[in-house]
Amino acid sequence: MATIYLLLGANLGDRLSTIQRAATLIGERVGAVTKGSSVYQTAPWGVEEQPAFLNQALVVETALAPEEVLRHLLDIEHELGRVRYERWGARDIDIDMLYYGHLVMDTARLTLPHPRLHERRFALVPLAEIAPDFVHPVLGVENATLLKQCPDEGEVRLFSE
Ligand code: PH2
Ligand code: MG
Ligand code: MG
Repeated sequence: MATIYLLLGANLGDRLSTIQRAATLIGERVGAVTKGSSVYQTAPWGVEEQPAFLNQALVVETALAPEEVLRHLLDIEHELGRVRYERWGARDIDIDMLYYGHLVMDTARLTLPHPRLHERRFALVPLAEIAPDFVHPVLGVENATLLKQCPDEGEVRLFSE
């Protein structure tokens, strides 16, 4: 079994209901969702001319290998209506694997930990809420410290608990 940390994001359609449906499908297919952060409304990062996102982090206990988790996440994105338009652009749903335990890997399909996690307040705020003491296996510091050190000033505010 492995403990994985996921980040859900949506900025098109009924954002909250899509995030909730994604969490339900993850629980059915990937493994038990043992923690969910509050839902945050976050300023778009990367491409700024797009609607605000909702983001939520989840902790999931899985028996699946990283590639299998990824396949399920992509299937769920597809089922919930995701169409890929442009990098960092608007989407109905995005499900990113931030950590797979302390595993470090880098293949064409999957890089763990997520390579831009530490640069993004929209990921670090929800993550530090549910796993402040988890240590990033490459950077060697806790999520709470990554958040304190993060220079990103993008707005992240509580949307629902
Ligand atoms: N995801 C991106 C690009 N920009 N900005 C916010 N606020 N939240 C996201 O989830 C997000 C983003 C690429 O996946
Ligand atoms: Mg993403
Ligand atoms: Mg993604």
